[in-house]
Amino acid sequence: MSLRSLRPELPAVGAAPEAVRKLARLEEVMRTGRRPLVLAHDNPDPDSLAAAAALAYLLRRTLGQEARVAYGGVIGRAENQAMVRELRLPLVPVSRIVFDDYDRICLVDTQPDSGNHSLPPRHLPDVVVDHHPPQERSVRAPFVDLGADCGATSTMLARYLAAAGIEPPPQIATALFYGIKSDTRDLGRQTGPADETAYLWLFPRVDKIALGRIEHPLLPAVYFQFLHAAIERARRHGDVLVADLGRLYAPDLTAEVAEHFLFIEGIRASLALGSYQREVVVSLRAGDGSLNAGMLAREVCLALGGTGGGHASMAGARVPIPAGGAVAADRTRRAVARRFLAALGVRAGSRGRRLLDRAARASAPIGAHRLGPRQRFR
Ligand SMILES: [Mn+2]
Repeated sequence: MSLRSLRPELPAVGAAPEAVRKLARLEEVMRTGRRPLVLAHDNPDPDSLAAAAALAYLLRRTLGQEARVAYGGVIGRAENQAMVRELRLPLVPVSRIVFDDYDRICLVDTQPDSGNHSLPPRHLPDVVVDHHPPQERSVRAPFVDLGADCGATSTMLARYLAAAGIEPPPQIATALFYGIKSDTRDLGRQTGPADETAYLWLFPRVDKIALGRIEHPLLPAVYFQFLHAAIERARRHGDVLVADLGRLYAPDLTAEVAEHFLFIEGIRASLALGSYQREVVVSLRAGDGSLNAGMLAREVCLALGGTGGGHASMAGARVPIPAGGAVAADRTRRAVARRFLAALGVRAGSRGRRLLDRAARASAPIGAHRLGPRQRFR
């Protein structure tokens, strides 16, 4: 039997008539524009950055347009900073953007009502490309592609490029590949065949050295202090873990912490929150199908005057902090945590217990009780 028969041909990533039709429609909406802007969501993650850069690249190759790529908030995580640096992604902070200067606005990896981007409400985008569940006002944009079958917006951009017959350069291919990889946690979460196809299409085009530098960046010492504090502060309430991180040095750190603590055995939901400037930033991760993190985050934060949403297994939210300095910030964080705990079914007044058990830590080598006699440390 030949190897070929064991490994079926990959379906061509962009060959679906659907993708070709969408691309034609996108070009139709954009064609008469002179100054396009592509906007990622605030505190952008790799998927958002990659999809924004790839859309600008697509517009240049298909329509000869020079689109600006902008983002709100900050790029805080070391991996995301490395991605921008290694791939030289041409991004500008939204503070340098005058929205009225642009005659076409494209939102990627977010939607008008998602509450996590910096497009002023009086502007309605011309293009919305996103893989999150549809929100009300999105349908009013002239071009809307909500890729329900995609675990990453990067997958959708890979499809457009392939449909346009465009060979992505290593910069764009690597960005999209990492976007898919990180949003789907290595194709292991909230993912499907569309992501796999795009991933395999991109793989030979990826700059592996650059990817290695992005995935394993040098980390600032403050990161380890932060991680230490996160572990010290984490509390378990049954199968729900909550880490109130206090003041954050970068707003995208809650996602990383919530993600980490979901790996703890017996944890069904992991919540991390902290304050950054005038907002409480929240990330929620769900480990099984028993709860919908996106819906829960949305409901809880709307009730608190904030915004939230996301997928069933991963969600984010933001709640404004009223005037009153650090005291108000602490109070708001506690209120947010309380509301989430209630929504997650934890009884009111539960104090929880520390993740770190001091007594156990003092008496035995770390993890020794988990090893069999032959594996025991010498
Ligand atoms: Mn995404």
